[in-house]
Amino acid sequence: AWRKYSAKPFTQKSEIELEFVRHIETTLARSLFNCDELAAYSGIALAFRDRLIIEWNKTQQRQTFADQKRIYYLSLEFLMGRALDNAMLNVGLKDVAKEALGDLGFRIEDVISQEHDAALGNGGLGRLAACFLDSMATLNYPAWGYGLRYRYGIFKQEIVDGYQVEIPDYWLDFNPWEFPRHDITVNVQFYGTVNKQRDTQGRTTHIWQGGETVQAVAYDVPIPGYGTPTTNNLRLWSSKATSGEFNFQKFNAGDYESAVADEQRAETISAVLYPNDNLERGKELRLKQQYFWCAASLYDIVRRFKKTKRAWNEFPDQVAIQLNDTHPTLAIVELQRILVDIEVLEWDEAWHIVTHTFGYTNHTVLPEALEKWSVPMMQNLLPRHLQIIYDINLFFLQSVEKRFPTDRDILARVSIIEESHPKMVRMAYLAIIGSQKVNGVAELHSDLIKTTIFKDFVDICGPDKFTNVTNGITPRRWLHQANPRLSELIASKLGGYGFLKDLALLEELEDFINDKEFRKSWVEIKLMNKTRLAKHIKEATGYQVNPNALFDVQVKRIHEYKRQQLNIFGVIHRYLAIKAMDPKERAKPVPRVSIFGGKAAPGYWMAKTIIHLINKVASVINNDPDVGDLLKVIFVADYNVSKAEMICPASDISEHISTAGTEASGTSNMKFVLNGGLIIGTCDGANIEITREIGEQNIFLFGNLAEDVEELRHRHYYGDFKLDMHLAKVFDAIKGGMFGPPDDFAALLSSVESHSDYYLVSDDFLSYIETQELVDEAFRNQDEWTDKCITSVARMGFFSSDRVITEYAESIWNVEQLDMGKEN
Ligand code: 26Q
Repeated sequence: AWRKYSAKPFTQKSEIELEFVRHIETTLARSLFNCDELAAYSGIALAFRDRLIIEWNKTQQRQTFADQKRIYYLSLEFLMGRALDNAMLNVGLKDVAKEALGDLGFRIEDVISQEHDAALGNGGLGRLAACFLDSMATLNYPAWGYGLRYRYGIFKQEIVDGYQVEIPDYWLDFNPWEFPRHDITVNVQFYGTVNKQRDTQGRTTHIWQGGETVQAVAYDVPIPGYGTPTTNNLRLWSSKATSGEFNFQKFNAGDYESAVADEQRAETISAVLYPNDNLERGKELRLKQQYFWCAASLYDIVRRFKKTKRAWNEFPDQVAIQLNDTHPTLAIVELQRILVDIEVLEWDEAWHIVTHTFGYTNHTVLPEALEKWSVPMMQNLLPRHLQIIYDINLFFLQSVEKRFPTDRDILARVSIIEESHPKMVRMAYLAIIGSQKVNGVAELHSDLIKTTIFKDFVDICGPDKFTNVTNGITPRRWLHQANPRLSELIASKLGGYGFLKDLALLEELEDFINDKEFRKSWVEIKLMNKTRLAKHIKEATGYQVNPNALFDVQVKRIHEYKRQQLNIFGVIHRYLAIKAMDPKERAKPVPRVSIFGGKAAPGYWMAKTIIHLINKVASVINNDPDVGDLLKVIFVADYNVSKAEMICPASDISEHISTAGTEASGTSNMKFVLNGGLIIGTCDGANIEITREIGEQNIFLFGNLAEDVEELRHRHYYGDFKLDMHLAKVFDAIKGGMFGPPDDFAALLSSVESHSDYYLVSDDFLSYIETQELVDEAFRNQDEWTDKCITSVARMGFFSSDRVITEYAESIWNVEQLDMGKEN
């Protein structure tokens, strides 16, 4: 009888309008007469939210009923960006919404841009998690994301006098996309002591007592798939003081201040996202965040499993947990603790379950990014977990010793505990030992982890434990949403939008490479996208850039290994060359706009210096009348997901120029090529596979290879280093004060000149500037350039995150898509 009352999703313009008005007038209690764009955003978002909720509930019912194995994706970062545009496109109603909003006097773009980005992540790793959620829903996998509901996401970046300034990102003011579940809570324990006890069967059990308890409250975010009713769940945990006797006692005892302080301390756990990208700093609060989130998530997963009344040995047939880097490694220890201490399974049986449940994805080989936690800190915060880690280590080392009795150092090398002062827990080793599979994120990277940082573990665990799953991106957000005109053009040629669900279909585009109309539209769309970016640049910086110039873009977190310094030194080199030209010659070079964007971790001084240099160079070059349109330098402040959606479609060339062997994969490289831009890059990360797919005639590769890096560094270290002569001229210009007080940049120059040039900026400089000249040459021939762009897009099918998720599902998780019957 209930069924006839259950809500039905709207499909018509008139229904959208009705819902829009209803939400503005009742949910938001606002008058239609003072409905501004922000209110319009709220109204339309709430209307679409209702629609998602209906499918979301049905999806959860369907998945419970199907009772299949589920995927749990544990990530401390989910860089979701905006939700409204995505929701409208996924249900196929953006056009209808556009008309409805039009009737009501709004432009849909203006309404969409009112939404605050959900920026719960730093960069690539967090955005990858978001793309994976999109693909898992689109492919109808029963999957949950688990993360933290930070009150402050990644900081907002402003540029003041050329310096980065960080502004807190308080994003929860009005967030219609999250649902508090005040009934879904987990108490999480910290500190305290462990006592041994004998149970009735005479076995020793461990009781973790005392310390403090913090409550985790679930906030759920619906994740709609594209063109499917499947709407999965992202569960984010928020921390709160437990409302137990503890506080009441304090209140009653008149200790009001300390009760409030306790409350604040509890809420601090989920207060802020750590803004480091590829750097580990061992702060206790970060460890607290990790355990808080792992404990709450594991409790939730186990609770769901127990509802099925299955035997424990079936746990790995019902549950696959993927660890996004080592940040959730404590989940391994927590599951072992639940099974042994609470469910009283035997150690070996429990460990068998654990090691068949987890998979670990590694995203870096940089030594400074490998997580380690001090033993004393862990002893204090998580005393029982440390015991379990020691036991895991003991059994592991015993097995290693048995198999490698003659290797005298191997135990020290592979021990989870590093024998330093203080001792450290090596989280990656724990993750490897506790997982069924370990994967890297691009072929080169997966090979590198096997031959360098995890070499011993390949010998010990066998090569089958280590595998590669090359990253990908969701074509829904990164083509259809970011570049609707290009998506539409492609659809018009391929007979519909099927490529958005099967990106390999793009290959049919090559058949149209000589289609004049098609090429004309292609070029027009690129120019439109560049014009849109130029407009933003004008508004944000005041600089006018010529949309017909070559747009050269490098947007990503600022890091020495990503080598924005190489790029800006190259820009200075170009500037010096222009200045040295006879004025009559100045008509010749290809006009270029060098566009940078990205945040520096607030404590990373060298990265901040690079930002400062870029801005100083920009103000000198952009104001130099000798240069005019030939060269402009732009720093786009506050690079984030929604800026990326505008920038990626607007590049002619983008830069992915990390020192070979340092960038695990990179994913923006894929976004730019998919949007019809070419790339200049090193043989690193996924650049290598992109080259293999699109053909080496369609990419500009330069620089030393990963295999040569070690020897070059070694040579520098022993004094065999000579600054490249072109780079020397660039340095002279900086030292001469061309871009302001040279002292400002002394540390940056000396990291190259006198501190062994760890990232090989000088070694790669000549190759870089020569390759940039080849880019100029190629761009002069617009027809050939367009050939390259179209061919590249046509060959990008491999880099869909749908392919990636299918590989994980088949080779790591062993999960099946839900059968959607006729519905899909
Ligand atoms: C660790 C400990 C304490 C505080 C912060 C961190 C931390 C936070 C974020 C460490 C690393 C990260 C992020 C890493 C990251 O984004 N890696 C990127 O992952 C992408 C997706 O696989 C790859 O494409 C990039 O190559 C890789 O750099």
